Amino acid sequence: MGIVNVTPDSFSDGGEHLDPDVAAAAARRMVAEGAAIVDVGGESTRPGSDGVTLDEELRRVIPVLEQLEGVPMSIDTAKSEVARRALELGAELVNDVTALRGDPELAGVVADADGYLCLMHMQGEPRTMQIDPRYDDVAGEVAAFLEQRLSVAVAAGIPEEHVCLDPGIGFGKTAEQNFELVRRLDVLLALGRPVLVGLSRKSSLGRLFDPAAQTGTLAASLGAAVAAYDRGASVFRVHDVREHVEALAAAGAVCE
Ligand code: HH2
Repeated sequence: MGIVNVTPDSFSDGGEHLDPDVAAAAARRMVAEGAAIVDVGGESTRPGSDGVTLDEELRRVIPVLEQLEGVPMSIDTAKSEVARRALELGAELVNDVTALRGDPELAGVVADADGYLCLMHMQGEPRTMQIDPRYDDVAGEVAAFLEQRLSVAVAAGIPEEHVCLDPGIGFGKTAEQNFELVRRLDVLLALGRPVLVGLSRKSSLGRLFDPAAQTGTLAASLGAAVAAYDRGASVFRVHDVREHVEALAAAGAVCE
């Protein structure tokens, strides 16, 4: 899954894709490089961020989606109206970092369109989530949360087979908690759904080398993706598609 953030403030690629033509070209390039789907988002959820209005989010993403007819697309949003318009324009999957807690209408919109859904775990909210996150058992608590959100999705009419689950790397977690989640991915896989991971350029990877790092390097992202693959992750949300396709293909060739 290639990332196309149409935002001025995303943590690693903010401002790169604000022009719809540039964003659409980046999405097409990612698919040419081997992405199975591109995830278009108009709201940064980086630590400390505040969110954007519906009008602003629509203004950012709709002109991009309109140019991507025929390209496999996902929409990174928690807003039902953004999801509805994206699904009408051909998006197949809604990537909701609030796991259906942000907008009560979202589940119905996905169900009505027969869409796919990614449910992600987050402790707290982006503005404050990195202030002292705490768990007794991070893998067990994240799995229990995702199991409960999966049942909410199914009760709203979204088939279980249309849902993938995401531990939410960096969303209310310390670096060690993020790594433990990847190490213990079997606890999430036991829920029976594909697991998506978003490790790409996340600051936990950068902080292995520099305590003040805000982003992780490409090499660290590839290492972490391969480790997650080895633990059973099957969808990788990444900025650098070609490099991840090559790294994961090599890991697959060696492991299988
Ligand atoms: N991470 C980010 C945004 N959306 N969605 C899922 N399912 N999983 C993730 O790990 C995830 C996500 C944050 O990364 P990015 O999009 O690069 O930055 P920003 O939120 O600042 O736009």
